[in-house]
Amino acid sequence: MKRILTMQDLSCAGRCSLTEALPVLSAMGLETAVLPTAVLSSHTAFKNVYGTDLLDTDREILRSWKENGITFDAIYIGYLGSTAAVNVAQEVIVAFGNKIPILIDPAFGDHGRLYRGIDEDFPKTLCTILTKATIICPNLTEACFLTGTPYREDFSDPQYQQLLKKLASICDGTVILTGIDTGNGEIATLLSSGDGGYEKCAIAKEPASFHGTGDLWASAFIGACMRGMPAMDAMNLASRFVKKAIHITLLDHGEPLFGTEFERALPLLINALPRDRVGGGD
Ligand code: PXL
Repeated sequence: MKRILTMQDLSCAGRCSLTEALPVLSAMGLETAVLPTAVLSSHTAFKNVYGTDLLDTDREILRSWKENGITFDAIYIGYLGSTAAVNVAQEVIVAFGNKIPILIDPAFGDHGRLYRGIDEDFPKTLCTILTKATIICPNLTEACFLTGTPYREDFSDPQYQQLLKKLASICDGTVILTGIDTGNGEIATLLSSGDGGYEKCAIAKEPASFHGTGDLWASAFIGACMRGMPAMDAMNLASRFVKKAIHITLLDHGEPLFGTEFERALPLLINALPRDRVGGGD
């Protein structure tokens, strides 16, 4: 079984980060090691968030993993939230990232704004590790902040190409731009070919947005890649999974702040995975 290391916060309430990555990757048949950057009462869209960072402990965990000869087949870095956490992520990459896929989901903003508590310089700081990623998957807001492009909800096709080119100059690896509203009832993700060109994966848009869907998408995407799916198929599956999670949540009148009821959409994910040699479950 492949072993993935994921580094992000543990928000105790309000689905996001580790409370999504862990169940999703487990359901996809992947062993998941976690490096929690902080324990927070909830994600930061709630008021009055309390918590403590775990970065000193994280450094000891890294040392212990090295001493025990523990290795990983992929690294998935999500919300970091501070320069100090970016520095630890850098150490993770140096210590464990040799010749394995490294997905970094920038995870610092949405709807044209930085998440609460993220400072203006954070996108620039994050660029120092995005250079080391083999895949990055910013949403449109994050892509605009990373490239110094004024945010708009929709760009013309040449402007998307320009944005992808700028992202490719930040990361040598694969660039995927998520959360593109195509304007005709679809939501798309774009897989950059590096020179401004892209392949598009578009699906019908659900009529509401929920917290934590970016984390859910990134988790399902890296999970599908690690289970052997090509990038476009993995993008398609991750998008269908998130759509289904939103759809179910709307039927159940779920609250946007608590994220989607993705737990009920896990069967879609599991059933879409390629059968492997070992199998299991049936
Ligand atoms: O879903 C992104 C995310 C992850 N972690 C924390 C957050 C957010 C978004 O607000 O606050 C702590």
